[in-house]
Amino acid sequence: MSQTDWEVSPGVVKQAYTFNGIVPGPTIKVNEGDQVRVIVQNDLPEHTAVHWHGMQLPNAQDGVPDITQPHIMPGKTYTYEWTAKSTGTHWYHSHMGGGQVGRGLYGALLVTPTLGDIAADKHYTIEIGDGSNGFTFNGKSYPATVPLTAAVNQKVHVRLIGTGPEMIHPMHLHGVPFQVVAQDGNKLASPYTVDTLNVGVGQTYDIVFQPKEPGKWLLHCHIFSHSEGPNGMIGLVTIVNVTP
Ligand SMILES: [Cu+2]
Repeated sequence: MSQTDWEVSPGVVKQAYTFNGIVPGPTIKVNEGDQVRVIVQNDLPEHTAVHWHGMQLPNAQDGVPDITQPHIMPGKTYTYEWTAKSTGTHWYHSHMGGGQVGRGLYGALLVTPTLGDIAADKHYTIEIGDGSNGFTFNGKSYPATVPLTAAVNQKVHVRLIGTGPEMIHPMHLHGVPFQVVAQDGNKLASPYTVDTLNVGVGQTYDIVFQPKEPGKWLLHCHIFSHSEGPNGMIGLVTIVNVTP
């Protein structure tokens, strides 16, 4: 973990806190039952700890400073080790104040179930942020957000992760409704179909959809001040580029 200059959109540079120099931190993707070991080196100017959100693990690995472990002081390292039991879409984050999370100390934690992942042609992850880096998808604000791409009728799977640290974002897709198939890593017995889904801080949702028409379709937060400015779209917006 270190302090890093991070460009969220062209010309807009934030003093971020990062895992491995990037926002979000690297996606950790493992299989159910894998042994996971993460060595955290704290090169920040302040103390911290890392929580494995949604993981069923031994208390000593839970990453809550003062409660389950000592603070990781600046210049020190700490090793976490646990077995991946909880499957699906989860995330990890600093557990030392929302300020650290808002500056970029979070990342996706994806555990593929032994019985197989959600079937789709395309898989994407969108980590929604609203801290001091601004309104970001995967650490970038529109127009710097990375578009999703798919062909008509392809099945697109998007993992939505609300990293906060402060707000609920109603995520809205243009063109077709989407199906909510899992929440917080747990597959839903009865998936449901909506146009807009509130994603709260700490929540994850897996959604799937099949574009029906080619073109540039928006996927965005529907709170207008998070996604539209006087000169057009900003912040929590990405494009789904659908080819014929
Ligand atoms: Cu929003």
